Amino acid sequence: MEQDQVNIFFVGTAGSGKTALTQAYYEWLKERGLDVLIVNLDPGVELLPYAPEIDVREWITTRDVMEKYGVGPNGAQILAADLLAVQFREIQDLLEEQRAQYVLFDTPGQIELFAYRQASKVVLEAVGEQNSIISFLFDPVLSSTPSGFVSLLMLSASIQFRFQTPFLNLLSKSDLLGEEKVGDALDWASDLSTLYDALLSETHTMQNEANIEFFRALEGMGSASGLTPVSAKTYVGLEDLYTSIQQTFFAGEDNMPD
Ligand SMILES: Nc1nc2c(ncn2[C@@H]2O[C@H](COP(=O)(O)OP(=O)(O)OP(=O)(O)O)[C@@H](O)[C@H]2O)c(=O)[nH]1
Ligand SMILES: [Mg+2]
Repeated sequence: MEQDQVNIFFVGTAGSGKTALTQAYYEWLKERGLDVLIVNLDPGVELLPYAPEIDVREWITTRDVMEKYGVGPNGAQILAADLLAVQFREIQDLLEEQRAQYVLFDTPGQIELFAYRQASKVVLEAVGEQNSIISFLFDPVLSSTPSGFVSLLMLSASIQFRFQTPFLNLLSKSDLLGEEKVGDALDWASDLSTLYDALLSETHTMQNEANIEFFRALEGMGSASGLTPVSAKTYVGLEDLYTSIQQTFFAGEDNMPD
């Protein structure tokens, strides 16, 4: 794959806003005259708000897998992901034919498929880990409490641990959070001691003690990858996302046509 193609993977817990952000970012890039296409990697999605140039459902759908193999919805998701890994060569051929400067990948709702199973590794290696970036979406509700925020940091860290790609943390649907909540989350991400203090003042239960231990391990790993508030609704942060991508892959140059 050509060096100047950047693959952007939107990853996050179920309902965190991956699909909406994929669409919004596609529109944002298009409006600026940039060359972009979408790959839908979610075999279980019924309705998409965009028309993907490449759609995994042309090969595999969760529904077909359920019928063909007699498995339930969760088993079917896993099987579909494994089947996708086997068939990715065909998708890759299509990508090579169509090519675009920015390729957006919308991933399945079940984050463990991306985070822990082999299929995502196969996909990333096929398109090139060095020219790919993972955007991990922080769910706004989980990001509103210190313990929820720590859980997301842990999840983000466990994905970073698996892949050799550049990585960005995004605070999704930031339009739903007030200014104060966004400010808290940004403080927590940029200075882990503020998160530690907030965690201590949250209810003092055993669960909370466990969170604090988790947090210490996380601090040791030093895996906080910043946090950028974004919104698919208001387009807040999409320019920041673009800037981060340009800094990572194009030495900060602007690729927008004049
Ligand atoms: N207000 C607001 N709502 C959003 C935003 N992004 C997504 N939503 C809403 O959140 C819900 C889930 O969004 P999706 O984009 O489908 O989330 P997803 O992560 O793709 O969901 P799954 O693929 O099912 O895991 C939908 O009702 C969206 O309309 C946003 O930036 N602002
Ligand atoms: Mg989705």
